Amino acid sequence: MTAPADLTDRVLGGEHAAIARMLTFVERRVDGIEHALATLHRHTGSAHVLGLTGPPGSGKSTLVTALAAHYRRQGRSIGILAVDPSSVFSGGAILGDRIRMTDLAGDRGVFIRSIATRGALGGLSRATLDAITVLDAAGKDVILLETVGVGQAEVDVISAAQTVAVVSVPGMGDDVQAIKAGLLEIADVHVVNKADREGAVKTVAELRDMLRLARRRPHQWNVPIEQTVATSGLGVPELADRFAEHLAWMTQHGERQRRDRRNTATRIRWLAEQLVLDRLRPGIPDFDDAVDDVTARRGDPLSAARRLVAQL
Ligand SMILES: Nc1nc2c(ncn2[C@@H]2O[C@H](COP(=O)(O)OP(=O)(O)OP(=O)(O)O)[C@@H](O)[C@H]2O)c(=O)[nH]1
Ligand SMILES: [Mg+2]
Repeated sequence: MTAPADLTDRVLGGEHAAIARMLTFVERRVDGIEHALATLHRHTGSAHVLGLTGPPGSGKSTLVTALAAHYRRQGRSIGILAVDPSSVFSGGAILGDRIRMTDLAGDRGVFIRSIATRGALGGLSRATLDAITVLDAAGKDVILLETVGVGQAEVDVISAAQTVAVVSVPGMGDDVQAIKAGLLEIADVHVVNKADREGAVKTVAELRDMLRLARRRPHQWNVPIEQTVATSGLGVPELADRFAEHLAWMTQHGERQRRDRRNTATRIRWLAEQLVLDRLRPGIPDFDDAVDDVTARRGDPLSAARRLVAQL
């Protein structure tokens, strides 16, 4: 069987079959994947990673498709990742169908994949970050990341993006409050999609009020609000312009590097946590001994934890 390391050159060459294989290895965490990812990591840092999030049905997949078409017209290569923590197949499969119905079907410049891992959300975040590594190393100019929903889980995943777009729609009512609670802080660009519907102007005004109330530091990026009709592509080139402006602004103000550092720090901490927890669990003799001692009141929990960590 092919090992991950045998595929790295082909991934670096941008070969779609190799990328697909590598992403399966990422999801399954096969032996040797760490080594391959370490090699690929050295070739990353040039893609613009765009995250789109927002309530279910707000038009994220349609927007991703329209954006991909726009970027393809500019000759840029695209990687698309659909992340759905709640169900294994829904979001990505639908996004895939949507793409297949357009000119993008069969386009060698577009790679699309839905990320699914069974089990803990931590696994999903990890797989998503690793998938971005793979697509970035494969030379994709733009990586579009769609996440479903507005919960903390999505906030965690989307923080891997360099530019985060929060998609809302007219007449959301309570959902505007949800955005206010969870997503206001992470939005670099607000999109009011379905602007062909009644109430778009009101939604824009509500978002503008929210942004005005948010604490602004000096020299901060001025979060734009862009109206789109994803189904017709109206406003999509302008939205892509905002994304480009955000990237340019971040580069100019050192924010790109700051974010990269922040995300790297988070990623290392997650992984370290995982490594530690993997080695401290029932069935591992030192751990079981410590549990016996503390349960019998011969020791206390904190001292035991400190000793175990020090021994790693
Ligand atoms: N009128 C109108 N309908 C739109 C627009 N954009 C998307 N839609 C429709 O809205 C519905 C949901 O679109 P999706 O792109 O699947 O939305 P989504 O946010 O990806 O949905 P989930 O992934 O399920 O959260 C589809 O029927 C689209 O055709 C728009 O700008 N105007
Ligand atoms: Mg979708």
